[in-house]
Amino acid sequence: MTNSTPTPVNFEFDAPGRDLESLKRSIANKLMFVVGKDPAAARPEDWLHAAAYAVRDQLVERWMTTTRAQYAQDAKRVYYLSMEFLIGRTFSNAMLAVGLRERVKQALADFGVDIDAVTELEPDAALGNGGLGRLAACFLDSMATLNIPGFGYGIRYDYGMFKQTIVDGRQVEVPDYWLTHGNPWEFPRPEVNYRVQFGGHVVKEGDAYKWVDSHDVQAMAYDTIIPGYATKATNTLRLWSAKATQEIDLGAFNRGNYFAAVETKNHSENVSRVLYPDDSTPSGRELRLHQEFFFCSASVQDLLHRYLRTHTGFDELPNKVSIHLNDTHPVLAIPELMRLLLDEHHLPWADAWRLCQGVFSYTNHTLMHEALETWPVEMMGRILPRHLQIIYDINAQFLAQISQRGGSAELLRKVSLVDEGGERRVRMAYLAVVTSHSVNGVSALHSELMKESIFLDFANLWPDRFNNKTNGITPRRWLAQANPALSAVLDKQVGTGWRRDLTQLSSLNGVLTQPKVIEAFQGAKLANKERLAAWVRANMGLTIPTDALYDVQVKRIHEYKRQLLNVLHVVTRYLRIIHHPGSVTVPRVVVFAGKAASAYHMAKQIIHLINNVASVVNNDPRVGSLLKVVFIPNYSVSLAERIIPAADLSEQISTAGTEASGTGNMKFALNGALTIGTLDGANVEILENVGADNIFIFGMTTPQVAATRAAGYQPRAIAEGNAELTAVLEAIRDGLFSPDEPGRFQAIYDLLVNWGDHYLLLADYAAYIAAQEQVDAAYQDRDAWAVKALRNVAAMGPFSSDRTIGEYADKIWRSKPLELES
Ligand code: 26V
Repeated sequence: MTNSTPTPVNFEFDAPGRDLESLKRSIANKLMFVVGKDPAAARPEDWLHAAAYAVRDQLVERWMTTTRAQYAQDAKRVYYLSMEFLIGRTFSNAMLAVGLRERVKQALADFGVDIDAVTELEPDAALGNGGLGRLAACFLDSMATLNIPGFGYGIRYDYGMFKQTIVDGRQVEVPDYWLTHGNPWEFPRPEVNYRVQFGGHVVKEGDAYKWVDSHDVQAMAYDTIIPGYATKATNTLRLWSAKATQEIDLGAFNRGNYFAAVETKNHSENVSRVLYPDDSTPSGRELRLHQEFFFCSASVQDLLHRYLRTHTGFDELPNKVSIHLNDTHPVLAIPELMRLLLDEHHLPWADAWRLCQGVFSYTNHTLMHEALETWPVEMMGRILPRHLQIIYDINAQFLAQISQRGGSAELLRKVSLVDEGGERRVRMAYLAVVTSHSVNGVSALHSELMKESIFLDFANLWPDRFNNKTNGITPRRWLAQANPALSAVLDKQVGTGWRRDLTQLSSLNGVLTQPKVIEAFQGAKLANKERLAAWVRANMGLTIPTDALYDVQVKRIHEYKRQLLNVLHVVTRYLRIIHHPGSVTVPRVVVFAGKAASAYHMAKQIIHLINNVASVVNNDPRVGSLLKVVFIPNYSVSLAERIIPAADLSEQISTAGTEASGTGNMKFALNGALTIGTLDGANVEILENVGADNIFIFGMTTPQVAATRAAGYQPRAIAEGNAELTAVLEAIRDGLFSPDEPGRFQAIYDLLVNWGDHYLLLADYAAYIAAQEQVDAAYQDRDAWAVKALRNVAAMGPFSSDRTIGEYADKIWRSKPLELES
């Protein structure tokens, strides 16, 4: 890469104007000169792109100002390494950040274009599976808003999260080629590219190691501007795309074998082809390892290159660079940084190791055994021979240190970075813990459990290394953008400052019992229900009432999240309505949405059951509008923005001890829904903040879950002791919801009753039904309900990702906000 030249003296450019006429002129120019369309021929997509380029222009100058300030202040930079960034759409977010939404709307309207219609055309950037990826996107937003010099590094997948369609009640996956119409938000940087090596072997030359005969892939950068809200600060999300090092095989080409000539190219470029959508199966694991190393290597090379532009030697590295590992997926950055320091920059081992410990920090996002990554030694040795050596060396030094401190052979076996029981495997989480100066969990409960379970031995060795950083969500996207109706109410009652300081919502507490505030809140909620109902009618052909309680569970489909428990309640309610008319008085719309990993059979069965229950319930004339069940296909960030603001009740019902934090729980509460939930993840902290009167907590605690399992869970006895539960289970088993195939859900029955499912659904059933009855009772008094909902909104200050990022910056990264003139 070349060094940049100084800005030429006469370099002048047109700072894009913010007034209506300038915006119109800019959009017209973009349509003509960038999109290349005659307005007479422009399709809505073309207008979207023209407007996006015009809005993007508003960010570019800030971007350059921020970058210059980073260099001028020699600021410490934070690099957030994540396999996933679930960004969603950018257009609305960018307009909001620069404060131009209303004016762009007017500008487009003057051209006869409806802003809402074109906004809906933007594809989601769905470069993530779920909570972990969305958290990364919220963190980017908060880092920029807090002026933290933060960079996201990840992979520019050609195909993001698959699109979910529902065919005959079943999930069918369709590829998500989100780049079909181009991506106006990214800047391709073909000049920023790095060689990433795979395979080959290691030779020793004197004291030095060389990695030779590798087959190489180029990583090419694509940059996206991340705007801060109401600040000049902007950050960069740099995503890597794989390019073949050699475009074509000239030999094969000259022999006339044109397909063979491009075969290697295709093979190399597969590395960034598709987001790995599965956290439950071993398939595709080798490609996954390639992906992980690919983006780690490119990112570490890039950040070292940036550091070395303005520093000599590496002494300052830990003062100028933080590398944060979002779960274990980027942990190969550790041996890669070691390799570069040792083999390319010839540092002594001890120095390189000290630098690594200074720069790396790690967040754990799950205690689920199957999600804890380990790599077979055989596979790693074949694909990353030098890294395996380095990991062995780290392990040898670590184990020697433990042994010196009197560690037993048993302890050494337990904490070793290599699992020797059966096929030898490298434990990536342990490598992260041994290296990082900070290891955090994502809610108070999860951080404690982490120390008692998966990292027990390490927490005993290094108690100070472990800490909690409870997750948060960005109020810009999850309130200002998603819920304009409620935002307007809040602006009137508490002012507009909550967008940058969410704790300001607490002043709602002083006014929320006033009838006009209650009424305004109810008006906003109704408008949001109407918006959702209109979408459901237009896209699914289903009519749902808007005067019902909206009971919503939207998240990945997983047994531990217990969508099935929700279904048991729905069926209970249905049977009560048809067998005991008059016993159910509160009308409900129960909304589900979420994707199942493509190879996760039980999760797909659950989707099938929900859809089958919906068909029967929705078409039963005895039910009328007392109960409607909706499975909204293809859950995504943009659908979440539409669904969550319409909810009255937020279902957060995982088995205690399994949901690390949850962030949906925070989004719902911020949008004025009450939670029905277990004492799991961040629900515990939501309870502490909103107070027990404003949340419906039920079910076993984490210790009770452990005790139930230890005592030998007896689901059959529970079922037999509860006639209503028995009827519900038998209805599912005997085909009430699958008359065309009565045995379809036998396996679900067996799971719950005969096999004793790991998540103990039946053990929490009675408590859940009782809590749902309390919900009904509370909803009868609509005004009292609104007050409870408003108390939730008022209490959400601590759940802003600005609070979370402030804590990471102070306590883990020790990074300071950039100073920028306002
Ligand atoms: C693991 C794997 C394994 C290989 C295939 C792809 C894949 C994708 C994701 C994962 C780990 C998922 C961990 C995760 O998403 N955890 C969630 O993190 C949220 C943010 O901290 C948290 O709120 C959720 O409770 C937690 O489940």
